[in-house]
Amino acid sequence: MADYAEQLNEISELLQKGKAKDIVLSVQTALEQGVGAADILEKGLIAGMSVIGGKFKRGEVFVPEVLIAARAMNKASEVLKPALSEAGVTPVGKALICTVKGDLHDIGKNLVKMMLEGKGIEVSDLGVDCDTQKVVDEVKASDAKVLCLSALLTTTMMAQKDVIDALKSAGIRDKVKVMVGGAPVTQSFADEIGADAYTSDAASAAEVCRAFYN
Ligand code: B1M
Repeated sequence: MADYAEQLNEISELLQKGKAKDIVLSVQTALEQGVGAADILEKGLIAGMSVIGGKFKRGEVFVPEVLIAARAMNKASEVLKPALSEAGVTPVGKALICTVKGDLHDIGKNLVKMMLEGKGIEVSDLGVDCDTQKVVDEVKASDAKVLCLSALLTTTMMAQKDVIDALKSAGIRDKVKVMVGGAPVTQSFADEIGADAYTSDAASAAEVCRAFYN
C-alpha cells in the first residue's frame, strides 16, 4: 500500500497527465485508506494543477493538455464532494455563482460551489462567461442572499466591478452580498470595486458565505 505522501503525489501526477478514469479510482482508494479530503484537494489536485499552470506559462504544454487536466480535476472533485460536506447539515438559504463575462475557467467556481453546498447553502450555478445583464436579471428574479463571482484572468476581473456597478444601476445592490475571488483577485481589488467579501480559497469562501446567513 502506498504511503500518504505517495498517494497524494500519484493523484497530482494523474491530474497532470489528465487521466480522468484513473484519478477517480485513485481518489476513491485514497479516501478509503484514510487520506484526508482536504489534503487530496490541496496537495493532490490543486498542486497538480499548479504544475500544469507553470508548464502552460512556460509554453511546455498547450490548451488541449490543460483542458484534459481540467476535465480530470472536475471529475476527481466530484468524488471528493461527499467527503468535503458536513454530514447532516441543515439548509440555510440560497446563493448564486458564476464565472464572469469573457472567462471560461470553471474549476475554482465549481470548488466554491461544492464547499458552499457542503455548508447547506443551495447554489444556483449560472455557468461561465456569464453576461453581466444576465447576472442582474437572476439576482432580481431569485431570493438568493449571496452572489459569488469568480474571475481567473487579469482581463476579466474588471467584469466583477461591472456586475457590482450594474446591480447599483438596477437599484438592487443591497439585495445581495457580493463575494469575489479567483487567482488575480485581491482584498484591495475587492475593496476598490465595493464587493462585500473576498477570500483566496474555496474553503474560506464557504465559511465567509455561511456567516451571511446568520
Ligand atoms: Co487558463 N489561464 N487560459 N485555461 N488557466 C490561467 C488562469 C493562467 C494564470 C495560466 C498562466 O499563464 N500561467 C493565465 C492567466 C494569466 C492572467 O490573466 N494573468 C491563463 C490564460 C492566459 C488563459 C488563456 C487566455 C490562454 C489562451 O487561450 N491563450 C485562455 C482564456 C480563456 C478564457 O477564459 N476566455 C485560457 C484557457 C484555459 C483552459 C480553457 C485551457 C483551462 C480552463 C478549463 C476549465 O476551467 N474548465 C485553463 C486552465 C485550467 C488554467 C490554469 C492552468 C489552472 C486554473 C485552475 O483551474 N486552477 C491557470 C494557471 C493557474 O492557475 N496556475 C490558467 C485550479 C483552481 C482550483 O484554482 O480557479 O484559482 P482557481 O480557484 C482557487 C482560488 O482562486 C479560489 O478558490 C480556488 C481554490 O480553493 N477561487 C475563489 C476561485 N474563485 C473564487 C471565488 C470566490 C472565492 C474564491 O468567491 C466568490
